[in-house]
Amino acid sequence: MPQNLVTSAPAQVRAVSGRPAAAATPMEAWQGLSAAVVDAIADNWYATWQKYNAGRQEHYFSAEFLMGRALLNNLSNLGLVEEAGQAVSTFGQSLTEVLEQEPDAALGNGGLGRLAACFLDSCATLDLPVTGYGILYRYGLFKQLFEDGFQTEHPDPWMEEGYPFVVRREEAQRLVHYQDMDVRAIPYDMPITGYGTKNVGTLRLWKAEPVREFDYDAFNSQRFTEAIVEREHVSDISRVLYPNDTTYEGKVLRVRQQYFFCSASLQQIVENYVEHHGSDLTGFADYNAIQLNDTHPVLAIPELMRILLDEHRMGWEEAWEVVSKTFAYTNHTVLAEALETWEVSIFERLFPRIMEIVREIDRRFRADMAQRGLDQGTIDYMAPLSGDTVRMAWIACYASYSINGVAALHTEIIKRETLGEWHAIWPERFNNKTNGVTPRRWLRQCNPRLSDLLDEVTGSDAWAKDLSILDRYTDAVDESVYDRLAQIKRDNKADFAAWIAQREGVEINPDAIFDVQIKRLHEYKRQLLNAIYILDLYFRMKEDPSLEVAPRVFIFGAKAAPGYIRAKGVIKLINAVAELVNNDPVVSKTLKVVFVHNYNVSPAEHIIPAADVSEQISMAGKEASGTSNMKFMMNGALTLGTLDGANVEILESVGQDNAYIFGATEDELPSLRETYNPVWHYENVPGLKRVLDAFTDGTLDDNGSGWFADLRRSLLEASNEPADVYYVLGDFAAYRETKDAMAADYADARAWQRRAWVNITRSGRFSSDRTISDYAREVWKIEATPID
Ligand code: 26V
Repeated sequence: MPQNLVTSAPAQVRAVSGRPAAAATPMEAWQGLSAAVVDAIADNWYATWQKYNAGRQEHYFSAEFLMGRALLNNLSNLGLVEEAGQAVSTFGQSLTEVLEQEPDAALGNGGLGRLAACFLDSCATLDLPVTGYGILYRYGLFKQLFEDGFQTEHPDPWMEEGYPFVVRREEAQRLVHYQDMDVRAIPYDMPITGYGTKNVGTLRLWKAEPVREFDYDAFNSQRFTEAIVEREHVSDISRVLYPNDTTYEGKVLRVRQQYFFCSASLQQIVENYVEHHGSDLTGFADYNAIQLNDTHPVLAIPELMRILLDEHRMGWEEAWEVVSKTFAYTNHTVLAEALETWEVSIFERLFPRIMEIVREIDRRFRADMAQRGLDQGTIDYMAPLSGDTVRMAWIACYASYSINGVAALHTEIIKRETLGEWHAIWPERFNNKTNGVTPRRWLRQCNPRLSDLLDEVTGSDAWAKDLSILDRYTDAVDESVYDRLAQIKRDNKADFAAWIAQREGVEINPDAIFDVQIKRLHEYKRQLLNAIYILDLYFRMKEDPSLEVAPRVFIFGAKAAPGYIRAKGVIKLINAVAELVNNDPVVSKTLKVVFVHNYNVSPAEHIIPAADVSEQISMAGKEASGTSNMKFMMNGALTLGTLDGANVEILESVGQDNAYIFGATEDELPSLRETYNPVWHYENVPGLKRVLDAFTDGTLDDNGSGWFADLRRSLLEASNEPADVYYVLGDFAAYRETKDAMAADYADARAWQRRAWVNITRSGRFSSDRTISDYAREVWKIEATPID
């Protein structure tokens, strides 16, 4: 039986450090305490694994899991935070410092990867039989530094010093076959604890290793060095997470990665089925559902066909019947450039048998559609194969029994446009599952002050498991709660100011409005619109020193894909604006601009509890859902946003008076675009000319890169693409008006607190527990399966 942490932690610290706990470093303390946590859950983890494998279960296939830190999350879920504090104090360390040692597991790019992590948390908390499958990348998403305001990328070898929260399962390894090599797939399992439950779920991450220690034939011949080099190629497969990029380099490796984790996971799932339910695989889908997180794991479809056809000797129809009852597909974007296609030649080279199966899927699809009377143009458009490209999204749509978008508006758009042809044939496959975020990490752990208040107001911590409870307290609240709320936000902002001074060297005023935009850098997200506002405000203040402006801190966090030059230009521009504003002796008394470098899960946990304003300003129709909008709402920030993604539903939940909505809507944009002339706005919207000219007249310095001129051109001049594709200048006037009004409203502190409270208490619908309950009931057909 597991011991109390006060005894087990020092023992583990001794084991990992080889010295008395009192002599250990904070890093060793983190290692030891983490090992003690794994020790504490080992029995329940094993029992959960056994139990889930015997019944119906869901498998979540995702190339990305953006987990962040694990130790505090686990301690908090297990109710062991205090005990852990006591344990480390017995050998003279502080829990806060120990927790800060942990590296982020940044095995994801952004929203899609973090969503997968929130989903696992909810599945564990709800005792749902769900396992995550992905890749144990040795390098997570690149580390971002700024040099002269330019982003530079650096490797993130996140588990080089050892990582106690993954356990290598040597005995569960599988062989993955490619035409040119065989690869050992070794599973590393990460325990996923739930809040206030015994069940412990699993995230299984596969690592690629060479099959044999040495190729003895080569070793004994002239080919020794070649054999060593080949060995290294195999490990390339799980070496690095790809950033969402526009460039095509390394394509082959990415396909290898995708097939690697799909094949290894499916082999295990099929073997488990045979062990528990016998070798007749016709009933496979009665016990297994597989959710495809975007198209990255779509190779699982032909791979399951291959296993059923070649290894279990099923006929095609029978196998297809199984496959088409197993897979469900989630779409996460309407951006055309993000819909994956691969060259047939890559498939031919890596796995000719898979290619053969894809061709047969294509052939049968075409026959099937012709029989339904579709015209040739439509069939060609929808077919899995087009000339020399394989279209992963079309394979997913054809094979899946469920296809979902991630917010109501997004689902309507994919039904009407992105996947319109599919919807016309199979409307019943389509459904919406609005995203959610876990209130454990994104409220309970990151904002302990607000959590205590919620405990007090509601009388218990039950809200952390059922966030919809808070809804009962929206109106029925004592006035003193608003005073408490104000104090909590003020304290969080002071903490944040200290953190930012240390991390970025910028002093900020905790009484200013904290206005935050944190998300990946992409043109459609329009960080540029925010930057233009700040620059315009700066000029307005320079022009009229008596102008009354509420003190404000503009906070950014964003990584740009390494090959996405224009996005990097926006980062450089914001840093240049920060330089200008923060160094102006007058303006800097009122305004500050901070760009938090290397934005990631852990920085988000510091930023979000301190935010007053949540910037969600994408061009309408482009942001599938957004999830930071939900995290901000839970922490009492007000949304300043367009009617895009889940913002629409946030507005529905809080009402017009409790959010700031502006800009062209998705249904207005097509007709607006017909006559849109950004130059007209440049010349006629007061202030815009001054701002855009500052990009190139020497006010802002791009160190000779020419990037600011390119940004200006992208807004004003058509080239291979139209000018201002994302309607930045078109929405500017509305954005400025709304944002100015919002800043003025902040002066009425009590009214602001009331609205913050409404946001917090109405956020129940955006808990990932709600999202996951909906998936479990409507798509996966699985039930809570508590151990004992
Ligand atoms: C991929 C690519 C690849 C090619 C270059 C440009 C580009 C841009 C974006 C992407 C991301 C595609 C998938 C994705 O991460 N979607 C995000 O998923 C979140 C969770 O559902 C959702 O909240 C975000 O709105 C959505 O952008």
